[in-house]
Amino acid sequence: MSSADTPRSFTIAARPEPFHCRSDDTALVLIDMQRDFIEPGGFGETLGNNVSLLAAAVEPAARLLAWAREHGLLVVHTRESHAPDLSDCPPAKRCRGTPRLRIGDAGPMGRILVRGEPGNGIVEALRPIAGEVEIDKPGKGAFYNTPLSQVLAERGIRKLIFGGVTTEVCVQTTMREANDRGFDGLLVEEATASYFPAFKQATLDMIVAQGGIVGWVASIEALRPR
Ligand code: TIU
Repeated sequence: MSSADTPRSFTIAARPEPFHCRSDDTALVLIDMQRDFIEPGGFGETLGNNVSLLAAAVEPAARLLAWAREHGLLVVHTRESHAPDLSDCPPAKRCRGTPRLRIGDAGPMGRILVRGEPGNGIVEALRPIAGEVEIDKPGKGAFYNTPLSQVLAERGIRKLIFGGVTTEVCVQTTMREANDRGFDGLLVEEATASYFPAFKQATLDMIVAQGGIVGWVASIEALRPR
């Protein structure tokens, strides 16, 4: 019998306190591990960012993904993306700042942040496999305008383990949305990254401040069965 067939309990050493979960009530949610953010020529770079800072999260996220698959957790991959006609991209998002290319413009990996374009896909090391959930999200939070709430309710999921990019934008927004919806959320610190290392650290700290006002933070080394 594979471990995926028998629910396992985990007590994960975390801040501000241990995080308790089971393989059958917990999902791994990998946020926006896309070429558009992690590789040159995508949305992240057009905003003026040094995308090489995000590469550090890929290998730990792959380890986290392997752990979740080994233990039979539901795995959810999100992609920040817009419809080809940009009907789900408000001017408040598209017209912000002075990027070299705007959302929907043609870039070296296809149209920037548009669903189905090569640059909008998840990086090869984290490619979803059959049975995993893929969520296209038009906003920063993964619950906004997506079926995520319904997917998690159908599977009886109450706890979420997070990795992904960027820490202070789409990851933190989703963790706050999740907490408002009744989920306990834990962020694995090596499996997340920001274009601004100080923002990553601040986000980790603010998640666990005030007794864990947003959730929990753990090192990937703490992800061991009880
Ligand atoms: N710009 C930035 O830091 N992040 C985003 O635009 N989206 C996500 O975080 N996925």
